[in-house]
Formats: sequence, structure tokens, C-alpha cells
Amino acid sequence: MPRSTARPDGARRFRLLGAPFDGASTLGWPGSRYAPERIRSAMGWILQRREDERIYSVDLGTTLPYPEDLLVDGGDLATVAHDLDATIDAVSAGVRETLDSGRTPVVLGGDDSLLYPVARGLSEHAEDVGGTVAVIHCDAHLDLMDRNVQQGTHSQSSGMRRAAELANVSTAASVQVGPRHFNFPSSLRFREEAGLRCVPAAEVHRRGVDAVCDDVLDHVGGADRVLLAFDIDCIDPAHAPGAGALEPGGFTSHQALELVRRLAPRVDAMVLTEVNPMTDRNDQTAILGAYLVSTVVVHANAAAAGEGH
Ligand SMILES: [Mn+2]
Repeated sequence: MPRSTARPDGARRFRLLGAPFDGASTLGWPGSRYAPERIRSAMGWILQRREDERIYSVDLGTTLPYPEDLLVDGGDLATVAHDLDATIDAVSAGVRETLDSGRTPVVLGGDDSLLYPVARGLSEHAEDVGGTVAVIHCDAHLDLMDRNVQQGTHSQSSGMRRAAELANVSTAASVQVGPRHFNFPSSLRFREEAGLRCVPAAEVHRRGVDAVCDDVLDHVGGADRVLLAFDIDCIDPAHAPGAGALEPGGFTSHQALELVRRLAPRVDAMVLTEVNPMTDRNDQTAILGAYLVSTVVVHANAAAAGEGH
């Protein structure tokens, strides 16, 4: 199935949507509500390097297309600080409307509960046009908690569990990349029963980003649409100190950028969560977030235009 957001000439267009909500940060540090503003600010430094509708990819040694309307800023979604349900509805609706308009939504969270409404918007869109959705979930954590007393059912620990319940999401075509350390045995049971694949951070370190990306792209190959759900804590705290939770043993900034560059051509929606300006160091993590988003946007479009990949 062709990309729902591809234009007749094959090129891609994106819309940035802020979701300044951290009301579901029931564990870890709150503060990700300030991330959209800081990431947008950091993106200004990248966007100003465009000349004649192209940008120089130093890594690839060539210029890539960067048309004026490649990425428009749709402003912030109507999140409601005290109302998780209203926030979920607003984010889902914004994602769905963006897809209906022919653009690829790039949502800047906010906490990781936002994985679910972004998946829901993409799933509802897939329901309209036909097809299945795979989630590539990059995270230090599994986020497969069904419910607990303190966090309820839609916290930052349940996003992937709730997404797996959506009608058009295929758990068998989805994959988690970057989990590590210790987690709940019940999450392992759920993962095995649902056929949800997991590539721990340790496997990425052992096999390398390229080999893992080959596998991931192959694994999601059967799905019609792909959501890239990127919790910044999949990156090591040394490289991303401004996160809601700090888990050692994660990706370097280089590994993370290579990962999203390779996956970019398959991305139909992206959500970046848990960047936390309250615990960040000189915007280091917001800047990395800006580069992750810009990398996806530029390289997805370049690939669609037959350049750079
Ligand atoms: Mn996480």
C-alpha cells in the first residue's frame, strides 16, 4: 500500500504538533510539558541551514531536498492539563486530521502516555483507508502495564499496552527497540502471548544498528502503516540527561540518529516523548530531539524523492 501521506510526485510532507502534557507522569520527573517549546527552538538552528530548497547532509556527503513546505508547524494540540481523556481525544483527532490532510504527523510530547492517542489516530485513519498499523516502539521500558493503583490504565507506563488493543494495530508486526534492565514478569507474558517482538538495547550494542534496522524493517514489512514512537529514554542518560527516567546502558546519540535515519522511509507518524527541559542540561536533550525529528523528516522525504538512500 502506498504511503497515505505521499504526494502524487512521491514526496512527503510533515506537520509538527506540540502536545505539552505531562499529567500522566505518575512515575519519574514531570516537566515534559515544556519540551515542545524547547525542541521547536532547537529546530530553528537546523532549519536556518536550508538554501535553495536543499540542505547539506554532511554524513551522506551530498545535498538533500528541503522544500519550503516540507515541515509546517501546526502549533500545539488542545491538551487539557487536568483531563487525560480530553487530552487523548485531542491528540488522536489532531493526528487523524493531519493524516487526512495528506501530511505525516510529528507529535512532540509530553509524557509517554501520548504513545496511545497517536497510535489511535493512526489506527482510526487506517480503519478509514483500510490496512494495518505496526508500532516501532523505541524505549528503555516496555510500557506494557495493564493497570495499577497509582497509575491507572493510561499512564506513561501503559502506552504500548493500550496501543496493542487498538483494532488496526498488529502486535505481531510491531517491535520494541531498546528496552533494558528489569521489568515485570507479567509484561513478558503479555509480550509472548501477543507475539510482540523485543530487541533489547543489549542486542543493538552486540549486533549494531544496521543489522537491527534490517530486521526491524523486515519485521514491520507486512504492515501498511508504521508509527515510530520514540521515548527519549531509549538513549543513554549520558547523551540524553533531560528525560523522565534515567536508565543506563542505552543508545548513544549517534546510534539513535542512525536508527531513525534508517527507519525514516517507513514512518507514517512519529511521536517523540519524555524530553524534559526541567532536568535537561543546556538544552542538550531538546537539541537531540530536534535532530531526531529533523532526521526523520529530511530522510523520509529524500527517500521518497529517490535521493540519499
Ligand atoms: Mn520510557
